[in-house]
Amino acid sequence: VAVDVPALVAALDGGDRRALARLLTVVEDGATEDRRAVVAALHPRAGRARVVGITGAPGVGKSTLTAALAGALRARERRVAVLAVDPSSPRTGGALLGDRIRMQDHHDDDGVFVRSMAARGHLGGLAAAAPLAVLVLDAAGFDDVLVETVGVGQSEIEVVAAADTTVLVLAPGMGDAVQAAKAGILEVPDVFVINKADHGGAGRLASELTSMLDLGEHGEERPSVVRCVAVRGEGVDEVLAAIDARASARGSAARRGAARARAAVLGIASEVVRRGLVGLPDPDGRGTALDALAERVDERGIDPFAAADLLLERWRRDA
Ligand SMILES: Nc1nc2c(ncn2[C@@H]2O[C@H](COP(=O)(O)OP(=O)(O)OP(=O)(O)O)[C@@H](O)[C@H]2O)c(=O)[nH]1
Ligand SMILES: [Mg+2]
Repeated sequence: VAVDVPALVAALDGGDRRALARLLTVVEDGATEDRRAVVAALHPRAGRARVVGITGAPGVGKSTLTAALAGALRARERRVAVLAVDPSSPRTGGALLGDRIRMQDHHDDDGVFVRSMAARGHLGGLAAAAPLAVLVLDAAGFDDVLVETVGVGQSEIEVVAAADTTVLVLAPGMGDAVQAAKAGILEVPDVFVINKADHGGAGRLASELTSMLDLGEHGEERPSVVRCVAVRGEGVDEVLAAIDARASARGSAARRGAARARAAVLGIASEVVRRGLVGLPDPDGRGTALDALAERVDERGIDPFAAADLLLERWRRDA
């Protein structure tokens, strides 16, 4: 199917949500030429949105908090996009958000847009697709883009690390806080949220975190620690205030646009190299060079390093 990029971009300007959804699909999974055209058209319009990354272990309440934050931002008349990467179930993930937002009288609200995105299955992987999806949402004029990813997997973490403000959600009884932080989910978030503060153990988790931060394992800027009960909307305004405060504390460096751009460039470049390496034809056969080399490696005719050297050499010659 041919993609009429100028028509889609014009429709996007008119606030057409189907055009927005289509443009997201193109940058996530479209043909290279189409992705290139969409990004070229939208990049000059982007650069205004605040990107907030929300991560944490499975089940800590990221989606509930994200939906509650979307509601709080709407109350301030900000336009909000949510990008939920790899929700446990795309359908219930979306439905859950829909429910929460509806609870706050935001159904039919064209100031909220929710997009779910699988972490796997994209041609170029999450590293290339997610920053481009954020770019499209930014260009669509949303004031805030909330990116929710579960804190497992390097590419998921990279997506959140490139946000302007990062939020790590923890919950009592989900493992020791210090361990969670040290596991490298996100080394230094801007805001630690202790969600499910209605459960026992929130106080202990907060003091563990505070002592960890007292040890100075946080660089120059001390992250804030906020408790909330996302499911009841309690403490959500405080979470938002903490997010805002971090951004203003950093002043002109509040936008980590360059970090995001770096992730986007590296994601695309890696994708191009990977696709090139995978698709390189075998000069002596019908299959790919990679398959031919892999067979030789498996038969102990050549070692994997030598094979990689050959593959790269062939790719460079072709490129
Ligand atoms: N008691 C209590 N339950 C909560 C709170 N916030 C969320 N929950 C519940 O915790 C469960 C998981 O919430 P989600 O928001 O789906 O958590 P998540 O981190 O997005 O989960 P994944 O996307 O699967 O990793 C749901 O049943 C929520 O209703 C809270 O503050 N207190
Ligand atoms: Mg979720």
